[in-house]
Amino acid sequence: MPDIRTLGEFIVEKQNDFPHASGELSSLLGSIKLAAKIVNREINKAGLVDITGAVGSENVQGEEQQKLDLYANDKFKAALEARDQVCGVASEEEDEAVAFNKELNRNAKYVVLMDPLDGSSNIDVNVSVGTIFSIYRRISPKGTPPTQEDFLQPGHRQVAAGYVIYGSSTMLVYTTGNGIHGFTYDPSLGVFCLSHENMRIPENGSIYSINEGNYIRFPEGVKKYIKYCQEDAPEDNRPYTSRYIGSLVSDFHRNLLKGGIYLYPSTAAHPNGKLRLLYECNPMAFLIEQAGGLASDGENRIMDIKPTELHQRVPFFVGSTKMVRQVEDFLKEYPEQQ
Ligand code: P6P
Repeated sequence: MPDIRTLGEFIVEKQNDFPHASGELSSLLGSIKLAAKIVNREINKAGLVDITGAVGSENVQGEEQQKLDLYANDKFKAALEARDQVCGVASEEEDEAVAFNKELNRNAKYVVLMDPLDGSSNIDVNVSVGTIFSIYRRISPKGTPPTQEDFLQPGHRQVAAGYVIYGSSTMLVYTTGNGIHGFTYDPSLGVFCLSHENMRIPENGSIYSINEGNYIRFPEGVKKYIKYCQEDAPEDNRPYTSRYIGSLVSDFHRNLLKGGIYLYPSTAAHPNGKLRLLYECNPMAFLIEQAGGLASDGENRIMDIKPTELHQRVPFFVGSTKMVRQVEDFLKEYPEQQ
C-alpha cells in the first residue's frame, strides 16, 4: 500500500510550521476541503441533472451567472460559516462582502476571498473549471463584523491561498507560505491524497497562454512578446507552444507543472485587464511565488498592489520567472502611448 498522506493529515502535520498554531487555520482549510468535495460531486453530474446553463441573472461584473456558479458559491459560504473560523467572505458572485453574524463567527480571526467557480462558462462544454481561494487574518477587532479594510489587504498579507481544479482528476493545491502542495481526490476513498509535494515551476518554459482574439488591442509590448515567441526566440527555447483553455486554473496548473506563462493584458473590453486582483490574481500570485515563479501586472509585483475596490481588475502575467521578466522588459521597451 503506497504511503497515503491525506490532505487532512498533511494540514495538521504542517500546522506545526506555524508559531502559535492553534489549529484554527487547519480547521478552515478543512471546510474548504469539504466544500470542494461537494462541488466536485455536482460538477461530475453536470449534464445529467439540471445544473448546467445560465440562471438568467448577472453578477456584479455583468457576467451571466451559471447555475453551478451559484451552487458553488452557496456551498463554500455554508462550509466556511459552519466551522466558526471565518468572520466574513468576499466572492466574485456577491456584490458586497458577506459578514457571518453568529457570535462564534464574529469572534473568528480570518476572512476568505474566493472565486467559487472560475471558468464556469466552460462547464457546458465539459472543459475543466476551478475554485480559487485567498485567506487573510482580519484587521478589525474580534467580536465585531468584518470591515472593508479586512478584505482590501495587499496580497503579501495572505496567510494561505489555493485552488481546486475540477479536471480529468480533481486536485486541491494550496500554500500556507511553506511551499505549495497538490492533493488528488480519490472518490473511492472520499479523500484528497498528497500527490505533488513541494511543487516548483521551471524557471523557463515554452508555453504561452493568451487569448489572441484580443490581439489588435494588446499593448505593443505584449504584441512584441508574442512575436518573440513565434519568430525570434533563441533556438534553444523553441518551439514555443500556444495553449489557452479559457479557464485560468487549468492554464495556470499546466504551466505550473510544465513551465510557461499566462497573460491577460489590458484589452478593448477590459482596459484594466479582466482578472480580479483580490480573488484570482493575489491567490495565484502567492502560489506561484511559493513555487519559484512570478506574478506581475506588467510592472509591479501583484502581491504589492494596494487594493482599492473589492472587484478591481488588473493586467495579469503569471508563470516562469524568465518569461514574466521578458514580458516586463518588452512592456518597458515599448511603453503605451498615454
Ligand atoms: P476570455 C474565466 O471567465 C476567466 O476569468 C479565466 O478563468 C479565463 O482565463 C479568462 O476569464 C478567459 O477570458 O476573455 O479569454 O474568454
